[in-house]
Amino acid sequence: MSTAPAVPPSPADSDLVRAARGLPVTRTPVWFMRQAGRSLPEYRALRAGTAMLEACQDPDLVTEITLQPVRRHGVDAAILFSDIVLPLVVAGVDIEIKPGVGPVVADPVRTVADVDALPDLEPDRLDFLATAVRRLVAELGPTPLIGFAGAPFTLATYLIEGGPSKEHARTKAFMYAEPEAWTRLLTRLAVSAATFLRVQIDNGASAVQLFDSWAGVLSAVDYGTRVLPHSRAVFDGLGDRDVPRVHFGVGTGELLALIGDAGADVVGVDWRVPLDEAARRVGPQRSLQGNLDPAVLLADRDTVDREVRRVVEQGRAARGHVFNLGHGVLPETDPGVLTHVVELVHELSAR
Ligand code: 1CP
Repeated sequence: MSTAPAVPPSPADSDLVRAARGLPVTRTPVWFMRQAGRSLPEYRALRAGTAMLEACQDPDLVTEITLQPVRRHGVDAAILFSDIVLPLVVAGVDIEIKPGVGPVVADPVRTVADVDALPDLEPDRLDFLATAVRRLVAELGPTPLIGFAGAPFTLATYLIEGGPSKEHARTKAFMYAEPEAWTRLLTRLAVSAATFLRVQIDNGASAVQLFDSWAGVLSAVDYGTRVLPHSRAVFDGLGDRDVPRVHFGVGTGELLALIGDAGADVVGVDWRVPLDEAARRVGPQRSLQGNLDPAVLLADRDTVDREVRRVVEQGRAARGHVFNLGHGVLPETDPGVLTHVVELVHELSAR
């Protein structure tokens, strides 16, 4: 009798990838948007004295910061430490991430000429990214690495507003007033997002997430006609690379079906729509990711437990469920609560 050689567990067969494809899992996989970052004292220590966008281009720092939450919390996936504006920065756009503010653009895009003057992202400037991803994949072993990029609309909001904004009024005004320049801008942003994602996949990322964080400010008609085609172009730009594609935005309750139609295997849902209702809106052909309100983690333990239980239960209505928050970890979150949530989700969902 011969025994089969032991096959080492592979990230391609992880619960994260399996849930994303709607396959059976050993337990519900869990990770947190912004799991690396200011909620961790070890992150604050490592980042001290290095600007955010500099840190994102240093393979040693990227590797260590990405691994920190995996070690500490036992999450089922790592997400690359980077930022959605990084492809623009690498291309040569003058952007700074100001502490406590976010990305600030020195010369905002306000005219057709500004759109045409934007530099292209040259793939040969992404060696630091390839190096960081390869190192991470080697360190992570069976734990999958999620690569990511910002979707064209959300990147356009930073370029046009010049920084973070609430209403994105200038962005929408540009979209209505300059439809041709808008199409040109989003087409170019889709090309650079796809380039950025391909480098991550080709060096070993096991899944990718496209963040269209601010798409929820649009009506379904505007989203469907003026934005979705460009997000779809990002996914199409991945060709036949066979890794699950997650697509997420905040306040997208009215857009969930369209967010899926753009080419997602997994639709990310914020806390506003319960997952059983989100499953109805998205349909049975895609999985869901979400959707605990990050503010719940600031409440008492009984509330945390009750809300985690509810999300796990409502997630059973989906084809597959990746447990996450409805948006990023708030900086004031006690990291011990995050570790507890990972344990609880695993315990509640163990098959
Ligand atoms: O100095 C600091 O502490 C910088 C804070 C910080 C961090 C840690 C920023 C500035 N970006 C990041 C990392 C980051 N950005 C990650 C890391 C990986 C992880 O999740 O652990 C990710 C996935 C992002 C993506 C990102 N950046 C998004 C999409 C996700 C989301 O939150 O919706 C967006 C919108 C940004 C822009 C951005 N970068 C930083 C801030 C504070 C913001 C948001 C500003 C705003 O409100 O518009």
